[in-house]
Amino acid sequence: MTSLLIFLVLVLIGIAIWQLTKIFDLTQVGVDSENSEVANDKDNAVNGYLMFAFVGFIYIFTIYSVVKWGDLVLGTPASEHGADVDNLMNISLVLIFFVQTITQFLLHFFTFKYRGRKGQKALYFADNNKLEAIWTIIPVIVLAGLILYGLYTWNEIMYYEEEEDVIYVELYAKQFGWEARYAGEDNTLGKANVRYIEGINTLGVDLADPAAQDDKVVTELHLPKGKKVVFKMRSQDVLHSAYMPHFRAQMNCVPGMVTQFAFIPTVTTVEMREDEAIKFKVDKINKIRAKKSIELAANGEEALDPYTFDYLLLCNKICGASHYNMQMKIVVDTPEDFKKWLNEKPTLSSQWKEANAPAPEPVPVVVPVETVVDTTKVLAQVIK
Ligand SMILES: [Cu+2]
Repeated sequence: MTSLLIFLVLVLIGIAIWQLTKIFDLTQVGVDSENSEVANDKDNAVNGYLMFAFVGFIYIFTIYSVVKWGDLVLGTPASEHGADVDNLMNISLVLIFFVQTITQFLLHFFTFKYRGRKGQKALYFADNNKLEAIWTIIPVIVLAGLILYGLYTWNEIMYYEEEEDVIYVELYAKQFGWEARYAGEDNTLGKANVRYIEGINTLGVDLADPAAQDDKVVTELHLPKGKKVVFKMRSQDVLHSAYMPHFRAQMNCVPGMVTQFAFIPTVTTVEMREDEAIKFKVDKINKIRAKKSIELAANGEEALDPYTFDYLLLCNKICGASHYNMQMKIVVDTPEDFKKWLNEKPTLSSQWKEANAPAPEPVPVVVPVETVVDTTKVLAQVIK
């Protein structure tokens, strides 16, 4: 309460000082016309040049950003459709860059050119059909082209035929982690529902469903190179987003429904580690880590391990406190290695049976004959 009162007093003192300065200003009328609150030529010229300075700042900062952070872009796409996404992105960026450079210059130049000057009157005209036509038709053509190209690319990415030779993988999101389920030999994912979640069945797979018998649940995602993978996404709790940046793939995971995304991985993890841009990035990260390790060692703490590249599945929806660390490693293998890896994984139903097997019968304890105490003998001895 006291602090509120002090705060109110301070505010009132502030208002009083402000009012006093206003009164002081009013008493100065006619003394110095340069002090007037109406902008004069000098004020307008200063603002005009500031406009120029600002457009210069935009240009210089753009160039600086490209030079300083340009190498942080994703680099080689690791999926078949990735090149199309990159193309669309590059075309959009170049167009935006071009239009932005020109329009920002014009905007700032005209504010400077037509800045207020004493005695200057603004020219008024209602409209100019030629100008209107130019700045309507050009954006219409450019935007329609971009939208059509985008739609075409999107359809290409999202379309797949049911009977195609594909692998079905379920991605299950929850606060804060991922799990994946492979459809097994029948290539059909068994039914699942949040109500079936129990014990090791963390995905809520319906273990009575025949299609679920060969399903395999894993915590590290492996994908075969060159084969189409259809992801079925589910969420246990809130909205998440499965984001696989190197594959240029992202799809929301929505509680209560199944969403889908499909792509063909084209670069194995081993191949990507040899990619020049990735090598450059890994070196850069390891230099930072080495520097940090020296600091840590000086404080008697454990040094950081060197970083090696791995594909990642990340969450791209702010879903809670540990959202930043909601990730799963992705390994792209050759088809043979993938098959070998998957074959070694146990099915969920076998894991379930093992975990829920009835406890073995208790073994009866057999007491050796010699140790059995003959109470009558003991009693007889005590009486003696
Ligand atoms: Cu999330």
